[in-house]
Amino acid sequence: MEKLLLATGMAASGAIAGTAYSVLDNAGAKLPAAAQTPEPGPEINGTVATAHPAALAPASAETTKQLNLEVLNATVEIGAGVQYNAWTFGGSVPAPVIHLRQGDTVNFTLKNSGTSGHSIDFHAAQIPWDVNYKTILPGESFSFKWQALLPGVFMYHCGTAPMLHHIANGMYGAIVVDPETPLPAAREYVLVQSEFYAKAGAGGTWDGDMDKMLAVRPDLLAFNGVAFQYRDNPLPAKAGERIRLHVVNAGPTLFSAFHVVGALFDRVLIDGNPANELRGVQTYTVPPGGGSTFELVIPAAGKYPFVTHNFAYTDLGAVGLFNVT
Ligand SMILES: [Cu+2]
Repeated sequence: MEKLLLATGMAASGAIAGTAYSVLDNAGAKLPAAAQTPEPGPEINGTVATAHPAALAPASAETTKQLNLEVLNATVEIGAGVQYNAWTFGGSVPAPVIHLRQGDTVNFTLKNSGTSGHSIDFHAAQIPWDVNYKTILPGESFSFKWQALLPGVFMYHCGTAPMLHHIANGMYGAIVVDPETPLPAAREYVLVQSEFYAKAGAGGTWDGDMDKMLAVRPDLLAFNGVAFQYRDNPLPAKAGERIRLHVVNAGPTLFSAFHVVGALFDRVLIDGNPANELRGVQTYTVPPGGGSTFELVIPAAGKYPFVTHNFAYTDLGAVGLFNVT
């Protein structure tokens, strides 16, 4: 798989010709046969027209932040032409990025406008599960307060059983907590990796397939909720500038081997905490339920794929591009 991916990269620049299949140039192609699950799943049809924004928006200045999230059932695009009946926080998959500064207090309200019980679990918080992460029924609201004491990049998700189903159905997002001492200026992106497990639903849409979830037979993988969206709509960057990637792996089950083809991370902050600094890293694991911050400076213009380097899954959609100019 890697060979194909890299070979096509060379073909695109004219180094070799006549390549066969690759995830990077096959917009509209079918998923590779080896990765097909036994039960028919959705097939990518065409390219993703508009990508979800990946740039990290600035944190607001208030040290006490009001945060309201509403549980909504929503049909969302998870790949070109693939509509999935998701459970969401706020109507999107992933849920909105929560950007805080270290020490901020969050006054939070969850409103359940869905059709079953749901809850929320903030990995950046240190509060009792039985008090704050309880399931609320449709029509109910629940409020609590927490403080972001540690800097980093964190997952948040629904914690209602079976969590496998609630997370796979779209109930997750990223929290970025800026450290007290700000990091150097950089172009910052947030990437949330996740898997989708689908069975045919009503009217050509797709529902979550618990059997596939339990067997870990995903149909699609995505960064920020849509397979291949940043292959079809590359993320811009400039040669020589510092790029900072806040990567969360929502899973629900697969590990991410996060890697940028043609580049090295000059530092990785494990869990996004500046105290946990690794230098000169090629690939770094982001476990399900984890996050890390990756920094790199790309010296030369060109296209640079970012992937999960476990290649049985990469071609299901966990690949995007940086377009460095
Ligand atoms: Cu839920």
